[in-house]
Amino acid sequence: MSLKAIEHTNLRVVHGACPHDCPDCCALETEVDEHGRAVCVRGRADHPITRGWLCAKVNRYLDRVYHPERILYPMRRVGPKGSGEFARITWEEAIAEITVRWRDIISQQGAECILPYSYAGTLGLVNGAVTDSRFWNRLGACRLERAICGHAAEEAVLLTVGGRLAPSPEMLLRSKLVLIWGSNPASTAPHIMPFLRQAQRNGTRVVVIDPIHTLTARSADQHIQPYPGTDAALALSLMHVIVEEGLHHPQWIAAHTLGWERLLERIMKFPPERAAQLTGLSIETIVDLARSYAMTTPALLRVTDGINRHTNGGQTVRTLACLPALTGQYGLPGGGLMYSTSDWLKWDKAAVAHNNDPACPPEPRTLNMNRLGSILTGEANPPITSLFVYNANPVASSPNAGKIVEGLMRADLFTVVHELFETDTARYADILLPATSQLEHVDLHKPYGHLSLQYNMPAIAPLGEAKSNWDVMRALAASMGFDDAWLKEDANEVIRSVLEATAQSNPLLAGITLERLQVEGSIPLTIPAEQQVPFANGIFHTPSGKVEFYSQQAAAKGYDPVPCWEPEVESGAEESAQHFADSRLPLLCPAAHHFVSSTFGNQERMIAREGAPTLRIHPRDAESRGIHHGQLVRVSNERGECYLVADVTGDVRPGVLATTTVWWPKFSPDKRNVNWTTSDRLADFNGGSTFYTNMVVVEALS
Ligand SMILES: Nc1nc2c(c(=O)[nH]1)N[C@H]1C(S)=C(S)[C@@H](COP(=O)(O)OP(=O)(O)OC[C@H]3O[C@@H](n4cnc5c(=O)[nH]c(N)nc54)[C@H](O)[C@@H]3O)O[C@H]1N2
Ligand SMILES: Nc1nc2c(c(=O)[nH]1)N[C@H]1C(S)=C(S)[C@@H](COP(=O)(O)OP(=O)(O)OC[C@H]3O[C@@H](n4cnc5c(=O)[nH]c(N)nc54)[C@H](O)[C@@H]3O)O[C@H]1N2
Ligand code: SF4
Ligand SMILES: [Mo]
Repeated sequence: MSLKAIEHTNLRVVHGACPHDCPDCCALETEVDEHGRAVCVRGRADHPITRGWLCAKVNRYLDRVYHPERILYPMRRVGPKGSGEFARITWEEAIAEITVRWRDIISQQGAECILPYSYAGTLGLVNGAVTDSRFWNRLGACRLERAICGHAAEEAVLLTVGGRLAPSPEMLLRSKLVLIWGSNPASTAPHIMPFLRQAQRNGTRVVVIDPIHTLTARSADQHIQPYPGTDAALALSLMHVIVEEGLHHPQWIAAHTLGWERLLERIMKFPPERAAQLTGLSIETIVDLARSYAMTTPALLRVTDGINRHTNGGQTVRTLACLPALTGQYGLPGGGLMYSTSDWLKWDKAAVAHNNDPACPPEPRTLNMNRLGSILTGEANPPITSLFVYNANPVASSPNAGKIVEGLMRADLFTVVHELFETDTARYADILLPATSQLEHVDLHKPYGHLSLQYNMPAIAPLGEAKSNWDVMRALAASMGFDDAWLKEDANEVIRSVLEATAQSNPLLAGITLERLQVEGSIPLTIPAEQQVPFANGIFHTPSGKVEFYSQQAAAKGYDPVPCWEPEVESGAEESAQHFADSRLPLLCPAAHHFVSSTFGNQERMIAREGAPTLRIHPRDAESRGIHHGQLVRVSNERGECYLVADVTGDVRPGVLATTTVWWPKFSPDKRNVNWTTSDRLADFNGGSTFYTNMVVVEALS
């Protein structure tokens, strides 16, 4: 036997799931040696979407798991806040100190003064959704509006078609035209790219609509670069051309939509001449796009959350979601809207959260996570006096970060951070707790980009004294004296209880049990053939059962009930693209290829591949500011500033700037990142974030 074969006989293979905020939700396979050490993480070859490969980030997962800077023990702050000076303590001491401080806060100010702050460190059912709710509901802690990512888009899609019911990525192969609108899957959902390539080889046209010449745009058949925040005007104008040229589908519209007359009035306000002014595109480009979209069936529109991070992001996505209805694309295999698959299966809320359990205090206030800096510096009344951060790195990833740091410096704020690494946020902790990585805990993952469940079996023992999120919740619950059985369940019991409760109302879980998941690792949802194409039966999940061009629900929320274009709040309202030539320019800061938000931003290999926090600027704008390629520049506005490295490039059009995120402030040139400039203003819909509505001044640093 060869040496290689002998080595292999000693390796154990463990099924897992990628925990990161990525629609692909890859099925992992980890090889573990006889000493209990993971030696290889790879994508499962037999998974329909993962298909045997992982992205550039998770391919190097062991660099993360065994990184020398993992936090391994609980620690207490011993230096000034933010100094990063900590001393090791035991778990018993840590839990006892938190309990004492919280009991004090609860008796004097109320539990609503304790704010748990979390987002997408892991998307696991146990260490995400259940951790986010059960213990905090029982405690009566302040609720968190988790609105940092796709909140506006989600509401837009729900108001229009009633559910986030994207088709599975395989359906791309059935499309003749794919419009990728404000989405960069080559970086953010890489496993759809092979499907897209295969479709292209079969003759499908791919058109990317993005102000930046992204990695996705490079392999598209056409790239259209509108000014940011003008997409709703573009979409209404496409509809204008479609209607004027009689390319719409009146019978389908009559049968399956509500409010066509109202939408038509709106459409008529957006002739291509006007849209050309607003978007900076030629009339010809708009007319051609309208014709090819309307005359190609099936046509699929891919929209993700990037485009919703504007002050007008909700109405933008709502307008886009109406477009497929004009030509009857909804319900066709390979047609319609590909946003998210999240609503095919929704976990039973009571089983996840136990929010209505009699032991829970009445529902307290809810604060919007996008406002964290303001919340900590005076907006919250009564003030927040304790913050518990897990699954999140707000100093790096949340908007208006300068204000967040100001809040975290408050002497009267008791901050606990549960993390794998000493992030910029962790440095402000009073108590710092070590978290397990995905190879060290149990979880179950439901994707938002495809349709199979992934179970995550721990491959290795926790490093040091690391504990999973849920185990910390259980320890805190016990220490607070909560005796409820649902706060004692272990991770597998949690999964079983949620699966069983959900299966009672959702037939897609038929036959899917914890035991099967543990053995098979990945199981597709049980979707009958006739239900594979969303809305194939012509029924939408809105109150009217139709695509709602006019939405009474939107009106009730105070939104324009008919899709519309509004100028972005910071760009000035005039009807021309002229303001893009002003001294202040819009700065987009979308996802980096080698990070997931700030996750991976401390891994040497990923930093090296990503290069530097650059500012992409068009040669014309660079020249007028005396900026040279490779030079350090300052971007600033009334919120703050940061330094970036100029990348003078035609990848952005004149008048538009771009950087990629999220770089760790501590590894950035001036220890700040772009989020010192981004706004904590809320979007038009649902309290969403507005990272990409961000006007800045750029200056060369001499
Ligand atoms: N590698 C990697 N993958 C990730 C992430 C990551 O950070 N890195 N993040 C994960 C998360 S949290 C999310 S939410 C998803 C996001 O997935 P995506 O939505 O694909 O990602 P973004 O990069 O935020 O935005 C996509 C594109 O929208 C464009 N865009 C921004 N504003 C406008 C506009 O006004 N009009 C138009 N037409 N386009 C616009 C940006 O230029 C960008 O190229 O990705 C997930 N996957
Ligand atoms: N400028 C700019 N900022 C952005 C965006 C942008 O496009 N531009 N995108 C925004 C978007 S879409 C999103 S979704 C947010 C994401 O914002 P966050 O959810 O804050 O994401 P990260 O910055 O990746 O921080 C996640 C942290 O969780 C930790 N973690 C991972 N697993 C675990 C675990 O099991 N337990 C615990 N306790 N911790 C864990 C990781 O180490 C990491 O530090 O960022 C937003 N920020
Ligand atoms: S980050 Fe996305 S593409 Fe990469 S392994 Fe995880 S799920 Fe797959
Ligand atoms: Mo996100």
